[in-house]
Amino acid sequence: MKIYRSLIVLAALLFITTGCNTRSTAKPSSLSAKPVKEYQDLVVGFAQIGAESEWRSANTLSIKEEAERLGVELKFSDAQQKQENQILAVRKFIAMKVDVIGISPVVETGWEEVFQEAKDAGIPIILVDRRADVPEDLYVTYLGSEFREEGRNAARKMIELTNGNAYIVELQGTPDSAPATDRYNGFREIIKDYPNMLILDSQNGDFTRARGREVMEYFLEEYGPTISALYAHNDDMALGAIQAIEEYGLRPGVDIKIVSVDAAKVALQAIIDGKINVSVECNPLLGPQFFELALKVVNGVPVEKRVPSIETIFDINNAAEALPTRKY
Ligand code: GYE
Repeated sequence: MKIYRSLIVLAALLFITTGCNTRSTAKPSSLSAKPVKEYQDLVVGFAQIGAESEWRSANTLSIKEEAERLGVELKFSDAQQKQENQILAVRKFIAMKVDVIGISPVVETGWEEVFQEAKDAGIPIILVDRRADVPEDLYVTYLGSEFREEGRNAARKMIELTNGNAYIVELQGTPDSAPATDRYNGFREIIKDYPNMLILDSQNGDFTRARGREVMEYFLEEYGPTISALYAHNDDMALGAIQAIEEYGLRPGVDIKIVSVDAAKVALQAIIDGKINVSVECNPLLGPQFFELALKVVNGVPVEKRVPSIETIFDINNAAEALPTRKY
């Protein structure tokens, strides 16, 4: 009997405790010491790389437009593709005591010191688009594409286009940048099993149209019509190369099959015109996901360490349908 009564008391106590807990989780703001921040309370610093490509311009626009839409106070810096400028920008944001710093690191290495300074100042860093080679505790999350898979997909498409027989030239993105490294390695990971897929040459085109054109001119001088395929790490370099190919008197997309990455509007148009064969999508419209993560981080809501963006592949079968509503 005694045992029976104590059991009832225990059950009642449990009920009360659980009830209290439910109520307390329903209203965290009234109980937590720190007030919950809204988008309008946020001050965010963004250290952008520059304006080297269609992709980058669309990425910048997406971040600026989303900040405006949400009422976030955005401090934006354009580093003109120089790491030292990005480092200065991060230091400036630390001095301003922003709530969060977003950065797209131009190269992978050389970030530890300045990221540590941000950490010491209690300012979380969100990597956007490109990764940095730093210990995991120096940033809260990394939002961006799977560059290695893009490289693999580029290779798979190139194999299809050339029936596994090609003399390839490659235009690489900025040296030591995450997308250039991964697109380079991912491509090789697939073609290594195809003995007739031969890479004649591979050079840096710095993700820009001007460099893409220049390096393609060099490739043509060097190898001439032996070249049967071009793999460009982004659309801009492919578009620059197309000019060089046409000037040389060959037909881009026909004599030289072209696979690139990004799938910007201009590339979809080039696919429709038959000059680019395939563009593997890399999505620059990261503004909405970035600010959502920033708000969570500031409010102490747990976020995934790696947040991938959603992507597809474009060729002659789907480019025309996508073009009218394409945002970049
Ligand atoms: O593919 C290229 C840009 O980091 C994913 O940078 C980005 C790359 C993009 O300049 O066009």
